[in-house]
Amino acid sequence: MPSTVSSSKIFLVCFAVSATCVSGGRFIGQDKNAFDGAYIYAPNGTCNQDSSSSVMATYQVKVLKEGIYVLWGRVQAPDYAGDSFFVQIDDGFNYLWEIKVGKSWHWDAANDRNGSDPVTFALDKGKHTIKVKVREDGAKIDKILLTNDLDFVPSSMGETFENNNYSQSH
Ligand SMILES: [Ca+2]
Ligand SMILES: [Ca+2]
Repeated sequence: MPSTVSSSKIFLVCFAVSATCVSGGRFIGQDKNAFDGAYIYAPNGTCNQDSSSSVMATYQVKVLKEGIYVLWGRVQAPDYAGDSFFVQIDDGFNYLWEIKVGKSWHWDAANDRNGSDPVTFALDKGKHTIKVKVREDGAKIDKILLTNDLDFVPSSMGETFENNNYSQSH
């Protein structure tokens, strides 16, 4: 980590490396500008839902320090009909995360469309499960970043802050 980052700050970067098609619509897309050349999405026409039932990507993270965290996603939203997910940590609330519209990869903090932006998550030390779920098809997610530095704004691939203390499944 850069010397300017306090050791009390934690950054966990996760990315999905593969996915299989399921009935709810979960696909791997190929893009040389995505991390490892791949991202997860539900293609237009495959799935739109108002319930938070269809999981696209599941991330298992190991939080090293209890605290308040913000979750960022490296995302693309092609249009207003493809600019949202649901996001849930453990058995918590399913937030309707409306992401910024944009056809290039950009970072957006998980929010509650009708409430907080960003939302914060109080996490204990230990393992947690993050689920990104389909809401509007077309929205794409490349990787996520979980941090207790509430002022931090990731850029580029976010790889500066990658930390090996995580694992994931999807
Ligand atoms: Ca929308
Ligand atoms: Ca759509």
